[in-house]
Amino acid sequence: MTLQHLGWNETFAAEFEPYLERGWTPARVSSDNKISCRLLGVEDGRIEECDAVLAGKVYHEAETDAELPAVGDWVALDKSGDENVIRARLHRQSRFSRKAPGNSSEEQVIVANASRVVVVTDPGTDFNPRRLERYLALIARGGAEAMVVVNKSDLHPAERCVEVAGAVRALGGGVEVCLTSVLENKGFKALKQHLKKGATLAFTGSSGVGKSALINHLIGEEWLWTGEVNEVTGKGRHTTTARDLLVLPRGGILVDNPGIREVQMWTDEDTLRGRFADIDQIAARCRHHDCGHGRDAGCAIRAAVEGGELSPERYKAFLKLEDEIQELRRRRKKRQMTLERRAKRDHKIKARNREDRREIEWELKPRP
Ligand SMILES: Nc1nc2c(ncn2[C@@H]2O[C@H](COP(=O)(O)OP(=O)(O)OP(=O)(O)O)[C@@H](O)[C@H]2O)c(=O)[nH]1
Ligand SMILES: [Mg+2]
Ligand SMILES: [Zn+2]
Repeated sequence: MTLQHLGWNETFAAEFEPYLERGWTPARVSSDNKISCRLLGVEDGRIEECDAVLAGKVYHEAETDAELPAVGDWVALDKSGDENVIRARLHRQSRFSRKAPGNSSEEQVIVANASRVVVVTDPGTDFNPRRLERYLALIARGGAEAMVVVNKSDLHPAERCVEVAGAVRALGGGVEVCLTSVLENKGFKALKQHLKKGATLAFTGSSGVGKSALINHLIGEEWLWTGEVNEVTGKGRHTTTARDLLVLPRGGILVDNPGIREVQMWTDEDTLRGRFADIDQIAARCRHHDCGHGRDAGCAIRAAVEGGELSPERYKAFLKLEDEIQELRRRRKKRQMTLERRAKRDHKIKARNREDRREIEWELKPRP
């Protein structure tokens, strides 16, 4: 085993040189619980696992949580003290993020440095082209390749499976789709082809679609299942509760993820335009350059919907995504203002303290 098996490459190595001089070693985050990280490294040709804490400097220099080490990140590990310490995080070559749950505008990095993000769905009730569209936008934004796996094909008629795969392809962008069944061991060829030395495949999708089952199958072992019992229902359904990075000896790195209940946009206008390039082209024909594509006179997009050139669903998705991005911007701006206000207040407090100190010094000064 070498670091390359863990996804190491020349770009990381070049960035790491100064850290090497300080006696630190490269390691990859395999799971994190915000307090400490579990890391993988290579020692004497073997993969070694260890826990490490974050150096205060790394913590304080991170402006947002998204900058802290996440699963898949490469870090500089200092093993010289009593405790293993993460001294730095290397630049991410890709990241798969979402908006943190709830009302914040914070980005949450789900997996760093994934070569490919595999979105798992099924041909049944989970299948939702609009949601997939969002996933694909998020993946593209983060710089990873995307792939859609429609799993549990054994539970649905073949026609339905083919129809669903076709609907995914219709989303455009040349996204790779495959139909799988873990139960019947079918459709794994495409996935296996992506399992090359150093390639990181991150699995995502709703809870219960079979991400862990697929990963188990690729590993060929059962250990992912053990001890994982749904804490909420206690029914023994093996719900994944943490992200985990697993290295296959034959090549390939797999990242399991807990199911995502809400995919919220973490993207910008560029990505949106990319995913809706066809609509953008139509928009160029709108009469007004600031057309809102609603009831505006001479809107080419509405005309395309009415003329059957564009599906109403895709049009709605387009409008909704724009709304969400506007909302995200508003939140980001608000947060920025809060930060500035806070900084100003801290500044005032510091200035007042300095003033007080000066007065005290003056009072204490020996007088002639
Ligand atoms: N019939 C059938 N069942 C499957 C298949 N793949 C997975 N399952 C079953 O679906 C259930 C959920 O699978 P998991 O792998 O735990 O799903 P998950 O996506 O990891 O779920 P979370 O960890 O909650 O996000 C399990 O009972 C699996 O046995 C399949 O191809 N066919
Ligand atoms: Mg799971
Ligand atoms: Zn328009």
